[in-house]
Amino acid sequence: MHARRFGPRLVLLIAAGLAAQPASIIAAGQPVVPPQPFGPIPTERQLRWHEMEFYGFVHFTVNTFTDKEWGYGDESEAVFNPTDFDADQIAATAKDAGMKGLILTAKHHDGFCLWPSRYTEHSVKNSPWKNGKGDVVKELSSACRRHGLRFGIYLSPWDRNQKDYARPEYITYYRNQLRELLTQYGDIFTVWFDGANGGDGFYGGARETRKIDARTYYDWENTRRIVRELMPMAVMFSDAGPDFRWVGNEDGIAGDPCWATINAAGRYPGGRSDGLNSGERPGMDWIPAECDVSIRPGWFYHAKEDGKGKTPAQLLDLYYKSVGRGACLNLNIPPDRRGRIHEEDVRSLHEFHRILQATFAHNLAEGARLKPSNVRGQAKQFAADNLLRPRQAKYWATDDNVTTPELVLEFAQPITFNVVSLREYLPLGQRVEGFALDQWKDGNWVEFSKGTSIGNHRLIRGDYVTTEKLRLRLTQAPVCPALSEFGLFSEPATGK
Ligand code: FUL
Repeated sequence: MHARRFGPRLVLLIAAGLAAQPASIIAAGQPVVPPQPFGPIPTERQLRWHEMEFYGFVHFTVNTFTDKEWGYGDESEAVFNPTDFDADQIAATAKDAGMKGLILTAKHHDGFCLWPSRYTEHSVKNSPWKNGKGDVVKELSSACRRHGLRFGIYLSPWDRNQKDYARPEYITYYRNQLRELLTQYGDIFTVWFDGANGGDGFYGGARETRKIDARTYYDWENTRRIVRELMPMAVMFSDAGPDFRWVGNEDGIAGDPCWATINAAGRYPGGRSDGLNSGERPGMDWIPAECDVSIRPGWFYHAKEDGKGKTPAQLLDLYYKSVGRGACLNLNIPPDRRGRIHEEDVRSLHEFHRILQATFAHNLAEGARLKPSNVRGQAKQFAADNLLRPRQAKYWATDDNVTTPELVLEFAQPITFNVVSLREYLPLGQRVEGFALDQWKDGNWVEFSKGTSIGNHRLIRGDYVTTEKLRLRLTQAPVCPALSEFGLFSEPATGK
């Protein structure tokens, strides 16, 4: 996560030094060296997370039954009683929507635990559901595995039920629960640390307001250590990382640009939120953004919000403004009082995914002749056709001194598309700072789109373009680019 010992400036100097050497040094039949990484680069666990791109939140607890968004912490365990809890229906819905994982609110701010924690009586074990023998965390984590989804947990740091909240004892309680969740439910891909903190609550009957210093109270460093120790590949979320960051709003919309980097120094969960939406460049730390948003107006299910969920077209728009700007999309799908995803949401998710699949089924760029202005050392290893075989750890790269190359695509017949897909090869860092796209029209190049950041994924969705020749120009980069994907897609007309 942290910038390597050699910061971006030094990498720049090295690149400039290489560029100053005569071309013959590189051309002497020796193997062509890959580009040096630029700036901070992702860890292995972050790369795995980037690949997921789209997963879901499951907000479910006493609030589902009391019709609240934030429980006070005095809810009776008796209210938690789903009539037809179906973890397989929830996981199948997520899978059908194209999600790669689900994150469950194992404990929200009200403190009610969806698993029978040893450390509190305020849990499913004292609810009427399955006569106190139920365990939502267990059922949903197993269902996720059955459906090929990864499973993650949300464990609210703020706990309005706990008598010790705001005292040091609570930190031990919190960590004990974290250990339970990280040791009893198989692989956990993420731990989501919410930044909402402190305020009024039940607190074991005290019914008062308790304030904490979000910067120091939780001693995050040692809590994070527990996650690293028990689940080394899990990525941790908070406003400030360490592995991925909040995007700064709950609308699901990333900034444009949305850099994967930020300067983490001085940031902490619940701290300042400036810069989170767009990231920071130059940035010393690789902490990419996650867009969290609910399919419904609230995070929890409320019958009065039936009919107010997002339509397939709205979900598509969110997808392009999150995943399409290099972030991950975490879309909340809240189970209803039965313990199932409501039919309306199921329908909307299904249609959304059907359109996405139809859109990305066929990359029209595959039929093109690719003419790059430069290929690194003229080596096959860095050839432009690597762009058509995404996700194979291959990329198109140029010589170190060529930072603004072009790529022309020529087609035998005119093609029609409205979505362009670009990816950078992330192990080498985020390198591109500007790009433009031109179509060939009446004997001239005409620009139809331009942008800044690419990163993990850049999806440009616009009007339909029909052309027999297309040009990608990389217009700004401090070092030679390393791109791993170029795609042209046509969205079915119903999707717009
Ligand atoms: C916020 C919480 O206060 C909301 O209830 C919800 O869980 C959202 C994802 O995070 O900080």
